[in-house]
Amino acid sequence: LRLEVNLRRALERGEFTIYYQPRIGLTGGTIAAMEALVRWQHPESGLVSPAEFIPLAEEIGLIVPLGEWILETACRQNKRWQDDGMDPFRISVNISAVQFHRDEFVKVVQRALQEASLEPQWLELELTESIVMNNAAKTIMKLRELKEAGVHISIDDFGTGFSSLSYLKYFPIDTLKIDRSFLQDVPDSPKDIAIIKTIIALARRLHLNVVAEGVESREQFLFLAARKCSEGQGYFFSRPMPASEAEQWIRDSS
Ligand code: G
Ligand code: G
Ligand code: MN
Ligand code: NA
Repeated sequence: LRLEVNLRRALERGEFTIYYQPRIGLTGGTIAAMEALVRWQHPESGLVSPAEFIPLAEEIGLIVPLGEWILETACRQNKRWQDDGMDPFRISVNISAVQFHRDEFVKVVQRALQEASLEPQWLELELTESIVMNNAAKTIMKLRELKEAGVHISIDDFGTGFSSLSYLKYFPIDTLKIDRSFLQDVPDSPKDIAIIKTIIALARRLHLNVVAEGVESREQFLFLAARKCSEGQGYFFSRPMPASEAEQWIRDSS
């Protein structure tokens, strides 16, 4: 209960902050995107992981204003980086199911873009398989509206949801983000290697961009580059960082 009370106040008290983690093009080494990852800077407990507070925020409905704040802040940050003269990259934002399924979701996304003066092509929404599988008729309409608005759509944690592959055929998706559990035991696990190769081939055949998550070692990076995986993300490149550190990281790596 205490956590709930504190969480409700955290937004008005300005205790949330966004960390950014780069996503790297594996052939050119360029920054393909930055993923926005929210953190709660609790006055006593320090930095709290979203794995702990997002489920509670969903339960108490706080995810709606919090999700809007995250979208707006991430869009504004990306616009600021562009205005500072950096080579443009996309900002990708995780969307919770509760947020996505609200009637006004598309409007909320458009408003965040307008308020930041960010062109829609520089925003990517990370949706899980369970989101796109749920209530399919309404979902496909919403995805089409977002696509028409010019926003990119990726499937986060790909391969771990209870999903059929048919949504890849019907839904306007741009990118698959291979869940990091498949990369964890590479190059030691032949089964995981087979799964990753197959997802990369599937993405190529469907003309989708493909990102490997959880790249932690040089070996994993080389494995992915040799298999022509388009992009990678993980501690091998960088941990998620506060905006100021991310900015320095971008400058140092370009
Ligand atoms: O960054 P970290 O490993 O702590 O994130 C833990 C989990 O919280 C991940 O599943 C991630 O997708 C989720 N998460 C991080 N930031 C956000 C956010 O801004 N919105 C939502 N809905 N989930 C987030
Ligand atoms: O569910 P989602 O894919 O959005 O979650 C991203 C989470 O993965 C973030 O919490 C981020 O901190 C974490 N993460 C990013 N890179 C790595 C990595 O290389 N290894 C591990 N174990 N976690 C990572
Ligand atoms: Mn994600
Ligand atoms: Na993921």
